[in-house]
Order: sequence, then C-alpha cells, then structure tokens
Amino acid sequence: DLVEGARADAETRRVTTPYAAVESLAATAPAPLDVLDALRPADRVKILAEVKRASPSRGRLADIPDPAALAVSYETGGASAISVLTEERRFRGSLDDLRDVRAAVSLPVLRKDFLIDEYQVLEARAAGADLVLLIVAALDQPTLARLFDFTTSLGMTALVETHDADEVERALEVGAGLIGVNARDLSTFELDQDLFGRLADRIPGSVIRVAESAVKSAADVAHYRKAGADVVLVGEALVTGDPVARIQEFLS
Ligand code: IGP
Repeated sequence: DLVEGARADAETRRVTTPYAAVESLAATAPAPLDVLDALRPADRVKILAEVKRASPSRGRLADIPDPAALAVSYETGGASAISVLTEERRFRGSLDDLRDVRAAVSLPVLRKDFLIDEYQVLEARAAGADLVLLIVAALDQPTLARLFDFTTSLGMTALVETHDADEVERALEVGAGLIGVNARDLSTFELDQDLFGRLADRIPGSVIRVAESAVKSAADVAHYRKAGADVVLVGEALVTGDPVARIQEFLS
C-alpha cells in the first residue's frame, strides 16, 4: 500500500544518506517559517496549493516539468502556502520537487507524503519543509504523538489529517494546532464533500481548520468556507487549469 511504498523508498534513500547525515542536513537547513501565522484565520479563506502530478484515484493529472515555476504561479495567484507531494510511486513526486519549490518561493512549504518515522520527518526538514503531513489513519496513537512532538522539536508544524470524529479526537489529543479533514477516504478513495462540515464543530476555534480535497470551483470553496474552513487544500483543480486565474477566482 501507499504507506508501505513510502517506507520502502525511505529505506532505499537511507542506504546512501544515513540517519546521522540527514540529521546534520536538517540542522543546517534555513529555519522553518511560522506556519500557524501564515495560515491563521482571516476575513478570507486561505489556499494551500498543491503540486500534484498524479494520484492513485485519478491517475495522471499533469506532467509538471517545472514544479518551481508552478509554485511561483501559486504564490503570484495569492496562495498562503504550498503543498508538494513527494510520494514517488503513485503520485510521481519527489524530495527534489520539494527542494526546487523551497528555493523558488517565500511561502511555507508542506511535505505531503505517507510519513511513519523520524527519518522521513528529518528528510522533510533537510529539504527545507516548514510543515509535514501526519495522517492519523496511518499511525497508532503513540507513533502519532511521537512524530508530532518530533516535528515540533525541529521547529516545524504538523498538518494532522483526519477522516472521522475519532481521528479528530486523536489529533486534538496530541495537541495539533492545524487539523485537516480529507474529503477523500484514503482506503476506498471515495469522496465525501460534506464530511468537513460534519466534523468542523468538533475542532475548537483555537485550531486552524483545513478542508482537503474535492475543490473544483469557487462554489466548492464557498461551501467549505461556510462550513468553517480557514484553509482549503487544492491540487487537481490547480494543476489542470491556469493556476493564477484559478486561485484568484477561488479567493474572490
Ligand atoms: C488535494 P484535490 O482533490 O484538490 O486534488 O486534493 C489534496 O487534498 C489531496 O492530494 C490529499 C492527499 C492526502 C494526497 C489530501 N490528503 C494524503 C495524498 C495523501
């Protein structure tokens, strides 16, 4: 599965770049940006714009020969942060994409992947990430707590992704300040655009609420905003259209 593939790929990288090496790269990377400030609730919804070539559910979306140029368009359009898929097998991303994007924009950058250990979190920091995705469904509670604390100890922020009420509880229990609700069920790939609305009330106002997936139009953004989203995470709609125009339309 996705988690297993990401784990195996990290094991391979670890042969050439052992833990201690990635640890020292992480220690010398430029300091992480203040993500909670960049994404803090405002009068207008904020956009977390994703660099995404493909997905298991949708197949190929776009080739994206120059992820840095795409990220610059996102920044120009008015996005508040950039998400970069680094999973190689099904999403066709890489840590190189993340490094390229980091070098090209001044916005916070998220490593979007299936992370299960400290090594992968260090890789994110070494590549210049300011935040990492932690998927509650992929982690037992002690591991979630450990990776959350480790991420925080590196000065990064965790976007803790949930898909039901129990997972929201677990995200709150570890102290998440940024919680995502993914409309897509990662085991069945089914979409439920109303899930965010059903779970939003369980997330206290002190926590930043991110509605993830299934944004195709300004109406979808308005739907999530009305349900309480501070931030929307958008991938497909931005890589398959004019990114600057789409973001501006979503923000208007
Ligand atoms: C973006 P969309 O429908 O706009 O392309 O979705 C983002 O929410 C989606 O890529 C995503 C994802 C994830 C991918 C959300 N959570 C976890 C991989 C792993």
